[in-house]
Amino acid sequence: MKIVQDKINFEKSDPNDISKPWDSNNQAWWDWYVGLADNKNSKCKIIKSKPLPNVKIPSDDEIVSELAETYTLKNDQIIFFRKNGFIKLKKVFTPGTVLKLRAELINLLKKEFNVDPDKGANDRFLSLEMIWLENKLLRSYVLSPRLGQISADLLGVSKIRLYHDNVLAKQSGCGRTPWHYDDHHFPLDTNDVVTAWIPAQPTPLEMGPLSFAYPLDVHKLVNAIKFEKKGSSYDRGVAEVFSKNRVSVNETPFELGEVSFHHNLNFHTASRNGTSRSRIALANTYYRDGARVINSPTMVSGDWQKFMPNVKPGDIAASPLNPICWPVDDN
Ligand SMILES: O=C(O)CCC(=O)C(=O)O
Repeated sequence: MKIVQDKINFEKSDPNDISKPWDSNNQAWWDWYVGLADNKNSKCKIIKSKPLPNVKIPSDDEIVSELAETYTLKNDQIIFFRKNGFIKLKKVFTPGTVLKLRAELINLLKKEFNVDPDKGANDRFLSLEMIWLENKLLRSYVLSPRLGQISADLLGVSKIRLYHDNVLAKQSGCGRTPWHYDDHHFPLDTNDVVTAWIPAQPTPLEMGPLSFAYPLDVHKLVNAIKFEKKGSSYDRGVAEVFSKNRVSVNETPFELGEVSFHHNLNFHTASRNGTSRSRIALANTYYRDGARVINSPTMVSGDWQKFMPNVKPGDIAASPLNPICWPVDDN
């Protein structure tokens, strides 16, 4: 009902005016946002997914220890990230730890939406946030010292905080994620922001893995394209400029345990999920300690106050829901 109301308001208002805060929840935000994708050329047959690999699922304690271990980055990986604004790292998690995450996320999605995200072609983009508050195991995936340390090392900062976690379930048949960069979304006054995108199953090309334009500064090519709050002109405009300028795009499958990290100025997208299984990912966003909320968050920032209760525009972004994730024991 709320979504219908938002659509009606859009009809009457200036399509370029995004200055008003988002006044609904995050699921309504995603329903609106994926509706801005240009899906004209993205229809295809749904292919049946292979069964998930049969691997040993570790105990909860084993998972918590695994997620607390550090991960050594090579210097050339850090240089790659800073130049290109993204990196994909293999074996960040063991296969069993990822499949346990998938089972936990499916339980949460079933509880929230009353549907099995893997049953039928419902072609919706389901989202959940703040799952780290649910229980100790999920907390270990979101506040993971391993992810925190990788994020801090990639950004080159000493301390990082959690902005939010985000479960992103692109159901079978759901269309593209529009081209965007996260600086447009996160109301933070810093570019020291990184998102760890953790696919919760092997993610072949047909499933719509997250894809990255590079190098980092290609965002300058599309600065002048006006974001419109309805229609697909922004998504189409970015795709056209990238194609005209032969911008490189990394669109490659993710193996089980592989995690990507993208900077808030990196332009990214994801194709339609053309498989019979939901493409589930956990996306955790971290930022430099000391950053402030910008003075004027917009509707594109979504329900940001849920992630930072009682923090006002202009304040230091450090509510109790934004714990320090690296270094450990620094809260
Ligand atoms: O999962 C997707 O399709 C989009 C995710 C995304 O844009 C992000 O995590 O920044």
